[in-house]
This record gives sequence, structure tokens and C-alpha cells, in this order.
Amino acid sequence: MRKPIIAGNWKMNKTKAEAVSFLQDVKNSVPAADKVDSVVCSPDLFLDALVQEAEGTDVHIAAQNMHFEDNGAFTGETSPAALKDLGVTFVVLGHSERRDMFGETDESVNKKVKAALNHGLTPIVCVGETLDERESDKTNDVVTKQVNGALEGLTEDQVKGIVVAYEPVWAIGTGKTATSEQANDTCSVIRAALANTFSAETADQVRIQYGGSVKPANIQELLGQSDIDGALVGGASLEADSFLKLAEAGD
Ligand code: G2H
Repeated sequence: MRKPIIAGNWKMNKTKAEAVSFLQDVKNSVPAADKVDSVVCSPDLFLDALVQEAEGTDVHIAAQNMHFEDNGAFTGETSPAALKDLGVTFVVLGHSERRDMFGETDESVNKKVKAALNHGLTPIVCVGETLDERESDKTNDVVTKQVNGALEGLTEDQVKGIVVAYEPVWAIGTGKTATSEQANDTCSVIRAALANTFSAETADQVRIQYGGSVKPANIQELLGQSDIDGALVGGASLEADSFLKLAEAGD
């Protein structure tokens, strides 16, 4: 059995006071960590305060990106070593907004995945097709290439510990959710790619989230699908009440 993982991706939202207040509102009400991983993906600025606020609770704190180097002349970037030192446990890598607007590629995601694992951070690796790609029947090829590119050179043990987030680009922040059948079909393709490149046993252990306009009203049906093990949620994760409903759906 794969443990559900529900992650709220705040993107570039909230002030520090709002971030801390959110954590105070949810931290004692999320499901037990042995049943569900409840993850808050925050802007770097608030990570320190959130890790301290979450200490001793069942909430995990995640970054939304990082550099692959430990240190150096990379103005404006954050290192995996610094995230680990703060007590961050997960990191979102290769989100489509970063691929689209900030030049992220399968190669850079691969370097970041390796760096995260080397520092004991769990990567949430995002993949997904554009509307054009779906309409021209390229979805399976696109996600397979992204998964293989992101995980190239990893050992089976390393792969077992990562999380993949399938986020069709056309469903992100648009209010359009893939049907649960569409979402599950592509998550199955991702699992098959993992089985093909690594092994069926490894593929069986990898948790695959769906992301793209997930909300309390649709999460239950998505989580009911055979290959969907959680959700990466943007807009509907910003309010504490809504985040709690999403996390509870994993229980
Ligand atoms: C997809 C998702 C969170 P939203 O980017 O990663 O955002 O739920 O707002 O579509």
C-alpha cells in the first residue's frame, strides 16, 4: 500500500504572518503522518518559520524549487544543503511553471533530483503535457520522456523514495480538471515507464500525485483511482479549511 501524499503548493502567495497563521490553523488537525503525508510547499522566505511552527506535528514543509549545487555564485538561488539545514523535508522540482517561465529542462530537473536525494530531501518531480500535446496524441510520449529524463542515472532504491506529480499543463489553475479516468490513465503510463526503466517492484512503490485544479469537491474521486496516490494542489490549498479537507480526503 502506498501512503497518500497531499501537498499544498502555495506558489508565490502569502506574507510571513499569513503563512504562520495558516500553519497554526492546520498543524494539529491534519491526519496522522503514518496514514497521510500532509505537505505545505512554501516560498523560501517562510520556510524557516514554518519548519519551527510545524515541529512535533504531522505537517511536512517543502520548498518549491532549489538549485542543484551546494553553494557558489548563483545569485538569488537556494541550495539543497541550506534547505536540509533548515529542516525542510520535500522539494517540488520541475513544476510546469518553472519549465515554462524559468527555463527548467529535464536535464536541470535531473541534476536537482540527484542533489535533493544526496541531501536527504524527497523530490516531488512534476511532469505533464500541454493542451497541444494532448490534442496531438503525444501525452504518453511526453510524460514518459520527462520521467525518464528526470530520473536518469538513479538507483532503484533512490527511485522508490521519490514522488512524481502528474500535472497536465492545461488543467493548472484553469478550473479544468482532467477527468479522473484521464488522470489515472496517464498516471498508469508513468508507472509503466518506471517499470520499464527500473522494475515493476520499484514502480509499484513510487507515489504518483495528480495536480491541476484539485479541490475538496473532486479530490475523493481522484484518490479513488488505482494509480493516483495523492494530489499536488495550488489554489485550493491556500485556505486552511480547504487544505484540511484535502488532507483528510487522504485518510
Ligand atoms: C498545479 C496546481 C498545483 P492548481 O500547478 O501545483 O495548481 O491546483 O491551482 O491548478
